[in-house]
Amino acid sequence: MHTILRSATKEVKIGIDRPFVIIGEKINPTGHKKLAAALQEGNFDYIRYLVERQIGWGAEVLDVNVGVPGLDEVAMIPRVVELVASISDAPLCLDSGNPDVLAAGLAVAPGKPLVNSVSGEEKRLKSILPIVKDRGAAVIGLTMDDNGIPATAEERVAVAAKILERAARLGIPAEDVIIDPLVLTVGSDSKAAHITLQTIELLRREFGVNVNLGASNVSFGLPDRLTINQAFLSMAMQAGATCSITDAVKMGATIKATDLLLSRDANSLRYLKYFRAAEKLRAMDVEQAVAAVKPGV
Ligand code: THG
Repeated sequence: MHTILRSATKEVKIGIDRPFVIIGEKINPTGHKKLAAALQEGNFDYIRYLVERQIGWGAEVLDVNVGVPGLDEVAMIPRVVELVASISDAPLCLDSGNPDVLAAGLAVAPGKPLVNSVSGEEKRLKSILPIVKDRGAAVIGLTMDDNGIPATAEERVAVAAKILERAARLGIPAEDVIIDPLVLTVGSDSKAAHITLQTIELLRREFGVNVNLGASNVSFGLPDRLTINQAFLSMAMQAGATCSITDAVKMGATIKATDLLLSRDANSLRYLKYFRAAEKLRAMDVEQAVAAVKPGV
């Protein structure tokens, strides 16, 4: 099963037989003061930088979230969507729980974007799925409902079944629904990662749908979060995850290595290409850091 996303000029195909797709997470002001300030000031240079950096490090789709407290998101999201679309050919993933914000973004997003997200909550199913259908978009379905995030894999799969069924009823096919099984931190529950991995396996076996993961929650509250996130994402890929809303700079190499180990990279071509590109990008970062501390000439 393939989920196809499009910008004005580029198509991205998500599927188990394809290289894993990175959805760049960085255009999201939650906990990111510099971006929150840039959005408030209408200073888009920093957003331009985030777009270019994520694309450079292998993001094929870009998440766009403009949720800053007090900011008029309905007015802001079309501006950011148009900016991002004007400087990159990556399809977009519009990230908001508010149907008015999603509709405003979808009205100007080119091609076939991804909506992030619906869940099994009745209010969301009713308000968000019709917008997705009207726009011919794809959608991420979170495995949580009015009772929160279920404790077991089977219950999370039941929420996924409900989302898929409600989408189908409106004429949204299963290939346009990417299920996100959610992960809680292993810091407070040692079974948290295992439950999510089990959910991914069941989702693949029962529905064959694409699976997204925002893997960074798994390490919350623990030291060296990056190592845990990398190990977990690699395991999630083996279990059947096909895309992730993640930090391309930090997770890209692990993802390319795991694609290689899962036989999705003939002759290591993509791994080698990524390695060479990353070397150049790192050298550029060093150059910039040196320039920043050098007195002006
Ligand atoms: N599933 C789906 N959508 C999601 C998530 C998910 N959207 C939001 C989130 N989880 C994924 N996105 C992010 C974006 C930014 C950061 C983490 C997850 C992040 N941001 C700061 C930064 O960029 O420096 C750091 C903020 C902090 O440390 O508090 O880390 O799971 N469908």
